[in-house]
Amino acid sequence: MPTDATRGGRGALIVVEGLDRAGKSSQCEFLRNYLQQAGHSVKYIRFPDRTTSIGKMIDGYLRGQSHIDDHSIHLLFSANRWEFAQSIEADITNGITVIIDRYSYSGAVYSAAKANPALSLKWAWSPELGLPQPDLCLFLSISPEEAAKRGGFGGERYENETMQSRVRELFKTVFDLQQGADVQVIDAGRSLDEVSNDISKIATECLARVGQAGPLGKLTAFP
Ligand code: Z5A
Ligand code: MG
Repeated sequence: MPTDATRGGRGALIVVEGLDRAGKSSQCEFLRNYLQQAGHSVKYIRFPDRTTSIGKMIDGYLRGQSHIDDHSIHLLFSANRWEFAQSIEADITNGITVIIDRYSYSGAVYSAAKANPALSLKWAWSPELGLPQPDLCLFLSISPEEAAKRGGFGGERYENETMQSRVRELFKTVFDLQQGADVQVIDAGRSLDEVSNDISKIATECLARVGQAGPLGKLTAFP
């Protein structure tokens, strides 16, 4: 299949963010299939990637099988992204569009939501500096009531009301502070098809824009 590079352009970096059960993974899979059918080369990755050595430590922590200090686990989540940074950049240069399920935004807000006075949002953002800058961030917005209809909280760490409501507020803050990515808020409380329709339109516009754009950027510090 011809890549976007053989047509003269780079791939796009598209991130999907949101709270628990907002439908991120469902929509990432939909978008991968949709863009592939439209003739693009696409990869879908998700963070945390629990397959690497670092990812296995994160997995044990999320399942409550190990205790890790707040700063240390935060840096492991970030290190997990850095493990993939070079390959993401290479794919984008080679005309492959990369869709990422949770990224640095989740990284900063979930750690800051612990309300550890020694772990501010600004501190939490700092290890992300220099990672590939998304061209587009699709934020799937869902109310706690709609999310609850999709099943109760699972057994993993962070899956409780207090964390989720702090996370919701912190996502707003981080998107206000973070400049560069085109952040699009999508009402994810609707049907799968309604959400997918919006996502496919926005992503298609992004790919058209990126074809004319310069190289991929890097995440920068808060102002
Ligand atoms: N975390 C962190 O602390 N630091 C970091 O740097 C990163 C993450 C990257 C695990 O994340 C935890 O790691 C997470 C943040 C933290 N903690 N929390 N909370 P994860 O990505 O592995 O897991 P998750 O995203 O929280 O959960 P999820 O279950 O994968 O949610 P989702 O992907 O958004 O939803 P889904 O799997 O697509 O859909 C959930 C269900 O709803 C499923 O039954 C669907 O069929 C259904 N669904 C989806 N869309 C709809 C619509 N539109 N209508 C009706 N039903 C729907
Ligand atoms: Mg998911």
